[in-house]
Amino acid sequence: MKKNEITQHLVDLNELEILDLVRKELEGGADPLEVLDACREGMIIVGKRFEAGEYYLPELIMAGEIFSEVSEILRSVIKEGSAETKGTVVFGTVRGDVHDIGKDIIVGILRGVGYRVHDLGTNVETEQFVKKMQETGAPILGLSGLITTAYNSMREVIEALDKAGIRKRVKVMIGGGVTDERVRVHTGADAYGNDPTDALKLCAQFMGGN
Ligand code: B12
Repeated sequence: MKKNEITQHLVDLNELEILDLVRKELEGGADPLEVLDACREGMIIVGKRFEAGEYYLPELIMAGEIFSEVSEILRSVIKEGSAETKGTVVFGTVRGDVHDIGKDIIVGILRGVGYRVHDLGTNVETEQFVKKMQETGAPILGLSGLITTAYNSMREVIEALDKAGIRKRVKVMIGGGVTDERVRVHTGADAYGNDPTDALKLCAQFMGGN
């Protein structure tokens, strides 16, 4: 697979070229998760350029839009969910954070493999998460966040689940950007993940699979 080329097209914001290449690669049998990985690498480089002052907000927005378009194509090839539900998951990007590309990818993939996912969107208030967990009785909560302040919002959600008396029956996974073990400890989450494969593994574990 022309992984580097996909990454480079994203970094250079070559919208038409990347969409064309991704379609061709998928037609040729490429793994959608590998295409996703190539794009993610591109996004990391775009983020670094933004940090270095080489790219500005318009470039960041453009990169986000291109990634969303690629995700749409990937979603269309990831297999449809089976009639049987694997479990219920509530998902959202926490308060103060509007990044949703990664969240949408995970939600799409979880749905694709058969989970019922309630996607609450972005900049979700703590109370909304608690309310949805109570309403649905979902055993899994997925929190996404990319900016540093999101970590406190995640922690708040988990504390609120505790106050509502439902923390023990809920498994919380977090992710997005540079989430790691330190962030997990800070937020009090049960687990963290860095990509769709992690999300799938964690959900299977939480549901008592392997
Ligand atoms: C695109 C982008 C934007 C777009 C977002 C568009 C959208 N619809 O989402 C726009 C332009 C709106 C934007 C805005 C801002 N951004 Co921005 N953005 C990015 C960028 C370049 C890419 C993010 C992205 O989509 N990556 C691709 C996806 C696929 O990756 P991902 O989100 O990490 O998700 C994957 C995994 O993390 C994981 N995952 C995600 N969630 C979860 C959840 C669970 C449970 C699990 C298991 C896994 C998981 O799976 C996903 C799929 O692989 C990053 C740079 C970077 N390196 O991340 C900066 C970045 C995140 N942004 C940054 C900043 C500073 C901002 C702004 C504050 C800029 C400003 N001055 O206004 C605002 C914040 C607005 C807000 N309140 O949220 C900083 C954050 C720095 C920090 N430490 O806080 C970054 C790191 C750029 C940088 N290097 O400075 N941004």
